[in-house]
Amino acid sequence: MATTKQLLSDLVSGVSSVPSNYIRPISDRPNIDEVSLGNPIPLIDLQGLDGSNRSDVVKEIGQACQEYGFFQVKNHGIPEEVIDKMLCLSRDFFHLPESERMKNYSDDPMKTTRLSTSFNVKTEKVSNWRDFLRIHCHPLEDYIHEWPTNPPSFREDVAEYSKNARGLALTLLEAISESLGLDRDYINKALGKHGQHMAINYYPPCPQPELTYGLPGHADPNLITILLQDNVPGLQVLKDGKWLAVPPISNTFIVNIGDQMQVISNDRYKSVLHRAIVNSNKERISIPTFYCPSPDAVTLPAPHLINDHHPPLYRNFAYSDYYKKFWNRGLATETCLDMFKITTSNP
Ligand SMILES: O=C(O)CCC(=O)C(=O)O
Repeated sequence: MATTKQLLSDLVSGVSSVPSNYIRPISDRPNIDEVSLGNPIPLIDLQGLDGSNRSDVVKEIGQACQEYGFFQVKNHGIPEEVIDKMLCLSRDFFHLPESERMKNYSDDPMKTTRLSTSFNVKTEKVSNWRDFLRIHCHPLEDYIHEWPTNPPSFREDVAEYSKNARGLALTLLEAISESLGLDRDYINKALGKHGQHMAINYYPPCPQPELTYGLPGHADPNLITILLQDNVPGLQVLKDGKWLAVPPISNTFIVNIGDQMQVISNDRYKSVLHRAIVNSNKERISIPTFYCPSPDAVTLPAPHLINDHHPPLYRNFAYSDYYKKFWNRGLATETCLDMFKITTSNP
């Protein structure tokens, strides 16, 4: 008798080809031959932020936000041990028995702690080759009691990692504020009580990676994302119409601009499409920290960046409205931002 598995990780052990609901139309497949290899995403050394080189590093960050919407950081201040524990624990979590993992399962995108699969199983037509655990991390005391308790060190290790990731996010937000010519604390103050979510993405090996995606091209709805990936490649970023592979470099993070930053910067900085591809022999783990405004905070283009030559491109909106639209729409390459643009038909 056929059994229904809700998680991909429990389905894959028995399959030698990709089930039909994961197969993308021919016009929308990874086309790995057309992807640019090498590593063109700027790698920025954050050590200089603390000294007399600060303005140079801020400039580098600003340029990367403008030209790529993506950069990598080294000397970021997060101890290697904290990173290693986070990666190990994530692998251990996805290797737990099905019955143990399923205690956290939900297909409701508004739940603040949940294990799920693909992107939004309620709205999407084609599934993605991914399971994920998604949690909220800030304020920690509001959410930690919901987090899994297995592996036993989950709460302690993830709390440690998420506090470190938050510290890095705040450092980067100050630098990005300055790079836009805004007060150093402008963005910090624009986020209400602040929010921080984390996903632990688990991409099992895939028998036919050319037919499907771990995650198809999408932009992030939040402010900035800080991505930790293990040593298995998979991330690709769109630049000038071409997909660029971003191979892992140990002890670095990948940072990208999300939609809220595009709005605050009034389109100076772009929230760009990126995607995750899968491979036939290795599982892959990636851990994005999504730093965001609190749900009630209102996002708007920074008044300092508005003038006669640069009219505001977006109307004001609450982050909670944006977030709901993002999850309900299915993961599409058309950005949600269009729904919040000031146009003659959308004043
Ligand atoms: O797995 C990756 O490298 C990308 C993950 C990602 O884009 C996401 O979770 O939104």
